[in-house]
Amino acid sequence: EFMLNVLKHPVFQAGNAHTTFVDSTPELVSFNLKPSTTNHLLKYISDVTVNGFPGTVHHKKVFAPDIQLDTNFSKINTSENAKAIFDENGVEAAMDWVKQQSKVLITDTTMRDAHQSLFATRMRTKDMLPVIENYEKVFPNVFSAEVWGGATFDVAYRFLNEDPWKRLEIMHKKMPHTLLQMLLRGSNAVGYKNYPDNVLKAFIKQSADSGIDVFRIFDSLNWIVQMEKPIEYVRATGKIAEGTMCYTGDILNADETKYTLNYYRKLAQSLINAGSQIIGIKDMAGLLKPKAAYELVSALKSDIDVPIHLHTHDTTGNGVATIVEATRAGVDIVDVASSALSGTTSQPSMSSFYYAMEGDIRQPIMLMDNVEKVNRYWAGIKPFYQDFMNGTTSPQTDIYQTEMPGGQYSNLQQQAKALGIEDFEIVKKTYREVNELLGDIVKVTPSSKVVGDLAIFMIQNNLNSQNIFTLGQSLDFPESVVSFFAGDLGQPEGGFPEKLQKIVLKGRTPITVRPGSLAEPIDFLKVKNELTEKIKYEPSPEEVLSYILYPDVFLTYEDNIRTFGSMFALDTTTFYQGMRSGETIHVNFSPGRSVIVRLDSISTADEAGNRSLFFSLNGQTIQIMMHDKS
Ligand code: 3PY
Ligand code: ZN
Repeated sequence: EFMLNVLKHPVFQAGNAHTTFVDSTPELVSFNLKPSTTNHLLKYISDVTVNGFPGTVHHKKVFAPDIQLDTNFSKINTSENAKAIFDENGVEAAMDWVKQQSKVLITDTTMRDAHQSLFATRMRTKDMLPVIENYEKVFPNVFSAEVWGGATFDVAYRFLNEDPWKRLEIMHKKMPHTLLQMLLRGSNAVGYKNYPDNVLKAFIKQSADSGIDVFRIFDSLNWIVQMEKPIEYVRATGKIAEGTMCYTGDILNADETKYTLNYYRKLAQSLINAGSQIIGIKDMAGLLKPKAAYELVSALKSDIDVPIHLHTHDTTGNGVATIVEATRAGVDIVDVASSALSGTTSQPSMSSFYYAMEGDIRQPIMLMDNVEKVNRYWAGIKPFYQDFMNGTTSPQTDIYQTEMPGGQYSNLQQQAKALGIEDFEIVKKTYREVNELLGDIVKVTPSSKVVGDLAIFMIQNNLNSQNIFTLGQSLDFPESVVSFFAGDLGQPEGGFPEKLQKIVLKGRTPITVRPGSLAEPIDFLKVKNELTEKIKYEPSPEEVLSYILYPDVFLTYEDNIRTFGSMFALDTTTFYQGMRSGETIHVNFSPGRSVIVRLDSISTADEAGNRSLFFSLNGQTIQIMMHDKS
C-alpha cells in the first residue's frame, strides 16, 4: 500500500516526499543534526549515481566493509597532561609545564592537516568518529590534537554536506582532556581574505567557546601587523595564542638575502612582543632541512623563553630527520600524523618519529600498541578517499625549488584538473616562475592561492615572465591576484614588484595599511535578520558567522541540507560514488535501525533528460526520478 500511494503521489515523483519510518541516530539528534529520511537518502544516492560527485570519476567502487577500530586498548597510566594543567591553572602554568618536560611533546594533525594535505580535506566526520570517541585512551600524552581550521571549515560546507561547528562540538564533547588546536589564517580567519576586526574577534570568541584551546595564528606574508589583532583577541578569551612564522627559502643558503636566520629571529621577537605564548614555526612546504631546523631552533631557544612548536610537511622526504634535529636542538612540541595519513605532502609519521628517537631521552611518550590500532583504522578508511589523493607516493625534492605548501598541493591539483590541465608538472614549474615574478613571497593560504591562481591563469593564457608585461596590459587578472597587488592581503617583505603591480591594478591605488583598519565593522544584527529572511529560521551565532565568512557557500549548504538532510549515516564510498546497478548497501541510521537499499536498475534518460532509478528498500520498490545533467 505504501508503495502504491507513494509512487502515484506527484510530490514523491518530483522527489520531495518524506518517508518517515526511519529516524536518525540518537547521537545525531543529540548534536542536533538535521536528520535525513530514507527519501532524502535515496535522492542523494540517485543524484550522485547519475551526476557523480565533483572531482571524482565514475569507477569501480571500493569494497567498503565496515571498517572497525579495534578498541581493545592497553591501559595507560596517565599523570597530568597539558590540557589538565591549562584547565586548572591557565596558560602560563601550562606553558611552564611544557618547558619543564624532558620528553618532546607532540601535536597530532591527523584530523586536520593530514587529510587536508593528502586528499583535499575531504575526510568526513563519520570516519573520524571512532577515533574521536577513543582518542584519550590512545593519546593521553599529546600536547594537542590539531582538528579544526585551515581548509576544514569551508570544505565541510562545500563538499561534505557538513557543518564544521558540529564537528567541533562533537570533538569538544568527546575529547575533554585534550587540547584542541586550530589553524587560524590570521586576519583571514578560516577564509581567503581579510575580515573586519569585529568579525575576527567574534569568530575567535566563538571558536574558543566551541572548544578550541590553541590557536595557531599565521599571516600569509609573515606581516606582523596582520597578526597583532588575532593574537590580542585570542588572549582576551583566555586561550593559547601560538603566533607563527611561516618558513620559506633556506637559511642554509649563503646567497639568501631575504629569509635569513636573522629574519626569523626578529620575527619571533616581534611575535612575542605582540603577545604570543608559543612560537610556531610553520614549514608548510617542507623546506626546512634538518640542519636548518637545528640552527633555527637553537637560535630561537637562546633568544626567547616561550615554548617552540614546529610544524613541517614531509613533501621533500626529510620530515622525520627535520623534527629529530629540531628535537636535538630543544624544540618543545612537534607536529606529526598517524602513519597511514603521514608522509609526502602530509606531516611526518608519528610512529616513525617515535622509533627514530629510540634510545634518546627526549623520545615522546606513546604506547605503540594503541597507536598502531588507531593507525590500522586510518589505513582502513584511506581508500575511500582515493579520488581525492594527489598522486604523490614518494618524496618530491623539486619542492625545494617550487616551494608549494603541502596543503595546497592536492587542492591545486583538483583545481587544475577541473580546468582541464592534467599535467601538474607544468603547474609546478609555472608556480615557481610566478613566485619570482611576485618578488619571492611567503606562500601559504591565501598568498599561495594568489600564486596558484596566477600560475593557472598564465598557463591558460600562454603567458610567461616576459610576455606578461606586454600581453598583461589588456588582460583582466584573477581576482585573488588583483587583490594581492592592491594590498588586501597586507604587505610582503621587501614590497611589491611595482611594474607588475601597475599592469595588474590598471590605475587602482594600492593600500599600504592593515586592511582591517579600513574595513567597516559588520552589523551582526542586520546580517542575522538578512539571513533569517533567507533561510526562514533564526540562525545560531555560529551560522551567522559562517554566512559572513562564506555567504554563497553557506547558503548552498543550507539548501543541500534542506534537500538531502544530513548524510551522516551514509558510508563514504556511497557518499562519493553513489551506487551501481545490482548493488546492495546497508545504512545504519542507529544501532539496530538500519535499512537495506538495493539499486535494481537505472533507466536511460527520457526526452526531458530524466532517468528513473528503481530501488528496493527493505524489499519494497521505490522509483526516484533524477535529472541527468550530462
Ligand atoms: C591552511 O591555511 O589551510 C594551511 O594549511 C596552510 O598551510
Ligand atoms: Zn601544514
